[in-house]
Order: sequence, then structure tokens, then C-alpha cells
Amino acid sequence: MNIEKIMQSLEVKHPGEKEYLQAVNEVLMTIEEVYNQHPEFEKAKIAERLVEPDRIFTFKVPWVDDRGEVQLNLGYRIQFNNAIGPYKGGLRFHPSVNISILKFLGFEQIFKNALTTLPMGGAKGGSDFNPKGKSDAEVMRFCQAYMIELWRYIGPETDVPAGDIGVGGREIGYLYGMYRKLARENTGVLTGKSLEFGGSLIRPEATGFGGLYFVNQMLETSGDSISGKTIAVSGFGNVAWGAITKATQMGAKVVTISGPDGYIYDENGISAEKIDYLLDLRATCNDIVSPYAEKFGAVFIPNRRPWEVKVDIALPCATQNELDEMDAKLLISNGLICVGEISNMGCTPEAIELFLENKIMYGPGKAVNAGGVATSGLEMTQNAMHISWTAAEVDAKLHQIMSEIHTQCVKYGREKDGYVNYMKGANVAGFLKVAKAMLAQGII
Ligand code: 2IT
Repeated sequence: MNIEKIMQSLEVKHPGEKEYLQAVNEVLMTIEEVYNQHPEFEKAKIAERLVEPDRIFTFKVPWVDDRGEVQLNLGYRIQFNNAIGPYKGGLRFHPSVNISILKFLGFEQIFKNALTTLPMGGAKGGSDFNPKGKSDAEVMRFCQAYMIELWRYIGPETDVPAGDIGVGGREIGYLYGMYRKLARENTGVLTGKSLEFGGSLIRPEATGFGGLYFVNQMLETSGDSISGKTIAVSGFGNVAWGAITKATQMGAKVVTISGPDGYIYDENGISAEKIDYLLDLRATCNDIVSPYAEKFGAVFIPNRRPWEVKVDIALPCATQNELDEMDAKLLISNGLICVGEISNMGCTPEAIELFLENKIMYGPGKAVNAGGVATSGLEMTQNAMHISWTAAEVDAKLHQIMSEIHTQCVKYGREKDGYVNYMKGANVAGFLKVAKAMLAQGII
């Protein structure tokens, strides 16, 4: 495989799409060795075919705000690869959304979904719509307008969207309502639904819970565990909430959360009661963490990231490239032992390089946060069977899946000195599954 040639050609075809190029480069670098052991991959141009999405839908989304003014947003759905199952992946509603970000997310999703052991292809979508500060009625009208376009491209066996940043239970409900009306069918076309109309227990918690199960397994490889550890978490949304809840249950102390305004340092640890307060904060559309400090006597550090605090474990739970080289240096000098990316591509390539050089356990997002989409897969199964499993059943399956992902990462990522390169392990395991499926199905 000629990585340089592939990257150069992508840079020419897709100039400036930096997140997408970053995600592709990382995967190609880590699969190069195994790729070159399979001449049949090169012959079928698997790499070249895999890095381009199958198709991209772009559409305008006109809607009317509460003042009666017409608003216009852009909507997207990127169907990246469906060699192993229907397209599957979340929708992100955030002003920063563009083709590059959605292509990176869709590309990552291919390997993540392959790792879950469930039959799901990779996709992503969303809009530059900002739900923050919008009324319920505005969010509803936007979701309905978005679905009027999207519904033609999706279906329970074709493409199954879900949530991501800015898309939670409320948005999924409105999207589902419009889909049901247009398609005139009640099927599992979206995941992350409420329990009353086909949602799965544990889905809201799944990304954070799965992340902590995975991190605990990473620590167990060296005879250690989460219990008693001090943890820095970034973000304060659904993913951070799930991660903090499970970390606390497992006996760790989470000392930070963060928002666009800065971060909170709470030396007493973030308890369930404090998490509830955070959720209420979000519900009022107040996208800031500072009120937490006044309420609970914690410290608020404006305009900084939580990675400067001395912790054993760092869990990025906010967004891509939120932990850079400087942050990594600080964390390592403060005695960090493990990083679990619960956000997608939370660390920059330079930060990852530092973690690997220093033999810090580093779990990449596509493995660590795969519990979210895995539980979406379980929601699809329950919908297809017209049944619902108990919370304990879903949690047990989630646990099992995270453990299988961990095993695959170790199998393909263990180095001669025993250190596990989870990034390499996750990329190789996910890639091999998809590449073999593509080979078997011919040039299509
Ligand atoms: O990044 C992700 O894996 C998600 N946002 C969840 C996707 C899903 O289909 O549940």
C-alpha cells in the first residue's frame, strides 16, 4: 500500500478536510503492515475503496423560528460503507458540523461498528443547526424539516441513524415521529428512542458504561483496576454523565468536568446528586459549567481544559482533538497511567504519539466508545424481534461486547515487549473484518 500516494490524492480531491484526512491517515498507518501481508487487498484496491464514502447526501433544511423568521440550515447524511451490515451511525447537530467532520466520524464508525461484533456498516450525518438556546417547538420544527429530506435515504435495513452531539432523546423523538408519518411504518429506523416506542434500556448510559468497562479491562491487563483511581473527565453531556456514573460505581473518584467556559475541579469527587444537577443545567440550555462551582463549593477554572489536573486516568468525553500534545505532556508528567477516549478522536495525533512512546495505556475512541453504537445494535435487534430486554440483559450483553472488543485489540495490538497498542489493535481488527467482506462481495 502506498500511503503517501493515497493521502496525496485525497488531499487534492478533498482539500482542507483536515479531520477526515487525519482519521484516514491514522488508520492507514496502523494497518499498513497487515495490508501488505495480503496481496489480494492491494489487487482489489481495498484501501482506496474504503477511504471514500459510498455516497453523501446534502440538503437544505428551511424552518421557521418562534419569531416567525425563516431559518436555513444544511443537512447531511454520509453513507460510508455497508459491506457488513446496514449503514449505522449518529447525527450531530452543532454549528461546527461540515463535510470533513462528518466524513471523519463516518470513517471511524466503519471500524468501530465492525469491532462491536454486530452486523452494522458505517455512516454519519447531521446539521450545522445549533439546538442550544432553541425552544422545544423550534427543535421540533427543525427535526421535522430535517426528516422530510432524510427519510428517503434511510430504513431499518438500509441506514439507521442515532444521536451524537446535540442529538439526544428529545431530537430522536421528533425525528422518529416525522419518519413514522412519512413512511407510514413503525420500525427501528432510529436508535436512542424513548422506551415507550421501541427504545432500549441502558442505551442512554451505554457509551459511558461501555467506556468504563473497557478502561477497567485495560487496567486489568497489568493486574490493576479502576477502583481507587482519580479521573479527569471532559464535557458534561450524556457521555460524560454515563462515564462518571459508572466510574463512581466502580470505586473511582472523578474530579473534573468541563464546558465551553472552562472546567470544574471538585476534589471531593462528582457524586450522583451533583450529576443530576448538571443534567438540569443542560436542560435549561445553559451551556456552561461554572454554576456547579458555586453550588457545590468546587473550583471553576475559566477558559482552560481539565488535563492540567494530576490524575491517574484521563477520559475525554467532549469532542474531537480536545486533548493535544501539551495536554499529553502535562498528564504524563503528573503520573498518568491510562487514557480512554470516550469522545470520537478525542486526542490529536501528536498526543497519541506521546502516549505510545511513554507506554501509557491509550484506548482509542473507536474501541472505548463502541458501547454506544453496540447498544444501538441491540436496540435494532429488539425492534426486529418486537420484544424488549431488561436492563440487566442489555447491560450483560454490553459488558460481553466490550470484553470481545478488548480481546480483539489485544490480539492485533500486542507488541514484542508486551505493551498493547490499542489504536493499532482496534484499527487492524476492524479493518480485517470489513476488508474480507468487501473482497468476498466483489468490486461493487
Ligand atoms: O459515535 C457514535 O458511535 C455514536 N454517536 C452512536 C451511533 C449509534 O448509531 O448509536
